[in-house]
Amino acid sequence: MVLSEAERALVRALWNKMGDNVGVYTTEALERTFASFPSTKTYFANFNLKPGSTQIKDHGKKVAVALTQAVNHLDDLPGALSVLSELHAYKLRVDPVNFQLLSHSLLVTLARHYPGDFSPTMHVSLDKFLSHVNSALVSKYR
Ligand code: HNI
Repeated sequence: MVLSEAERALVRALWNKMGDNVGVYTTEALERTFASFPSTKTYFANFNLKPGSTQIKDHGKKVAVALTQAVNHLDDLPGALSVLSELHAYKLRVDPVNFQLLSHSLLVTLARHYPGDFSPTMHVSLDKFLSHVNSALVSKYR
């Protein structure tokens, strides 16, 4: 499920449009994940998980930086995300199913904030991008 050049261009265009706000949307996506899929909260036992919490915001910014790095390395996602994959696999021990829950929440978030950009082809492009990110993040699991 490789992204075509046109699909990459759509993902890059939306990222450019988000500019400095990527962290705002990843934070909303995290809040939606915790609200819609409460089992995901178990990984953040030491966090204040109330919507608007500074810890979620700070964490959202970190996820945003990682996703932006992924957008900038579409040809080598496993390489770009290898340290993070090690972290999630061995230290955090995040079950891979959770990555899909966050991806779903991010898609919903972006569709809500960019309804005019969210054509079916944009939907497919983001869906493919996020599933590549997820495969890269689970590539160190064995
Ligand atoms: Ni994730 C820490 C990126 C999905 C649970 N995660 C990080 C960090 C980044 C990151 C960056 C900070 C690393 C550091 O401090 O060195 N996480 C990502 C990305 C995705 C993702 C790009 C998917 C798109 N993480 C998930 C999911 C879960 C998850 C789905 C569990 C539901 N991540 C964590 C936990 C931490 C974490 C737990 C540690 C948080 C802390 O600060 O204690």
